[in-house]
Amino acid sequence: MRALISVSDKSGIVEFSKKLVDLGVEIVSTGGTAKKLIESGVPVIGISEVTGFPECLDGRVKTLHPNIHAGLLAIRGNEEHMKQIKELDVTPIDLVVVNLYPFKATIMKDNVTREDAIENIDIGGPTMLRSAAKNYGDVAVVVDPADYEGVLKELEENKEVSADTKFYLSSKVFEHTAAYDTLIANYMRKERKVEELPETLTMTFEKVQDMRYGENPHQKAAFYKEVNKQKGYLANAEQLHGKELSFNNINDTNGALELVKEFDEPTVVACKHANPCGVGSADKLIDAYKKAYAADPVSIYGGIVVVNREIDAETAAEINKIFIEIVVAPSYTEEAIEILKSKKNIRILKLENINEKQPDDAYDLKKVGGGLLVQTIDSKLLSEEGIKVVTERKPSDKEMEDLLFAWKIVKYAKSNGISIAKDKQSLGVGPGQVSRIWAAKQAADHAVEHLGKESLEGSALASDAFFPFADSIEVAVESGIKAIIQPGGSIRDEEVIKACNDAGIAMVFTGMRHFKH
Ligand code: 93A
Repeated sequence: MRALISVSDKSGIVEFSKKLVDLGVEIVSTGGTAKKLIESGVPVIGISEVTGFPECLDGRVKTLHPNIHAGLLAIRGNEEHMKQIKELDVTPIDLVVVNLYPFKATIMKDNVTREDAIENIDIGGPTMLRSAAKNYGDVAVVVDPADYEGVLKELEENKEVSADTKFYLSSKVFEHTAAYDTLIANYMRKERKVEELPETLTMTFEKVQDMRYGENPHQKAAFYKEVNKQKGYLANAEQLHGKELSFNNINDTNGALELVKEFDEPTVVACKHANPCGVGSADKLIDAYKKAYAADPVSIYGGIVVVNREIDAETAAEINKIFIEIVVAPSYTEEAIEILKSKKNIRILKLENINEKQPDDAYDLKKVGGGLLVQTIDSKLLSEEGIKVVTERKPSDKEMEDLLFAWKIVKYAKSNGISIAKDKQSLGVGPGQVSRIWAAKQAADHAVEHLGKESLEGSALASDAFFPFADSIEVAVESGIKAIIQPGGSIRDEEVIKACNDAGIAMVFTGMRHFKH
């Protein structure tokens, strides 16, 4: 039996090779791998002895040779194949152990040069892997060091690798080389800096964890992580305490996390089913939390709390007064973590780069039956022209602050969405409604229920898209709202503006819509 060993990740390779030699396997190997094996006392046939050709071009050509590939691709049960390789003096290779140049690790390095990235594109490795995997009936191919042990065991027990294992190893190879090439394709696409979406979309995602179930207990689920350098993503959060995150936990937390990134000052976002239910900003985190809590003390129960400052003991004690399912913060004081940990069921997550936003060209993906909708993320807040006052009355500075606060919240509420805010606190959110008037009514009712009717006096309302009719303005007038922010652009804008002018409401257009589904 002949094995070809050529690995960049050399972990475990010496032990594995020694055991192969003990089993009578003959080993052929390339430059660095051969050197390491020889130094460890493993007898090796150098690759050039087999190819009759020197390793050349800085190692770019090592194994790319018919003596190797005929030895991998010859079908052992095919007499003609066997006759041909005999005539050509080619020895069959039965076991291939290859892992590739570290392209991923290279592009993940800071300040990597294109030259360095390109040099780490492995050509000979994937070629061998593919030849061996195609001929899985006769060749066992190991791309993952985690499989060394199983393969050895089979060789020790049966002197061969079983057909099932060979097929499994082969499928693993194609998965691996496909992901490897996809990483290269993505890297190239980013380097070209083109804005058009690609003809075929290939992206590599790696499994972070399996989940007990999906959105519902009868659905299977796993969480996958994009391969990129971004740090502020939920997939990079470190869980410090509590049960494993569920599918819904991750989806819901992501909604709150994206919203908190919009704020610079200490801010707390509470959310339920991926919609914000309470948001507060203040000079101190504890006060921000109290505002977010007071905005809706009912929905926050069993909900998710995401904050953009270190959680101290005082805030932790406040959070602990009710059952919170997940808390996410950039850091925790030691005391705070002990306080929070006293509750068994809370999941505590730490995400250091919580303020880091996704780049503008990041993709947002939505799976639909038989297809995928792809768009760039909604990374902007206002149009380039900025805010335009359209009413007779101009909002005061204070009203403008409230309007922008409400605008950020409504951007992250499901459509149709309306949010109402005042004094850096959300008063009410009406997300995911089938009509805008319902969303407005719901946001106002939300405020009345939790903070009282008077809370709405002089407050600001935000609408994620334009008002098709003036009816939502009536809801605002009745509630005592004094300022409105919306994209504008409806054929009935004039009616809507008139309704505001009649009621003394100041309204601004953003020129930018924020639908979210
Ligand atoms: O530069 S290559 O694309 N050309 C080759 O012919 C070749 N053959 C094996 N890279 C090639 N390899 C890769 O070299 C293997 O996939 C492995 O990652 C690496 C091992 O090299 P060394 O044994 O010199 O450390």
